Amino acid sequence: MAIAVALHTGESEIKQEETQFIIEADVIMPTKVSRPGCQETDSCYVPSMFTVKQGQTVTWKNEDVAFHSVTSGIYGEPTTLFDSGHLDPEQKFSVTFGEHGTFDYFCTLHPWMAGKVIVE
Ligand SMILES: [Cu+2]
Repeated sequence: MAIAVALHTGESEIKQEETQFIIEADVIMPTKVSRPGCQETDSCYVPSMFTVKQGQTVTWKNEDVAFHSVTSGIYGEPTTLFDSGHLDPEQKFSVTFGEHGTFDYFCTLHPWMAGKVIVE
């Protein structure tokens, strides 16, 4: 499995700005998703389904004030492909997808939070 994982801390974001290399987020965790309800409008991760080409990187950003994670698999059945751990507010997490397929992910803290990456 050719999957690379990079955790972007606040510190490295500052460095990236200095070198004119700013990683935009592809998928955000909006405010208030730490409470159930976002799953009804499929908006716990926005967008909840994101399609990329093989070899591309997906970056998530936690725009909530609570901790969240981006963890491969489904709630109760995590896989070992990627796991952001607890993301602080404003923190980003990136995964480069080297394989075709559909990759489910979820938040380890909030069972209702789920999303999908489709790699074409
Ligand atoms: Cu969460």
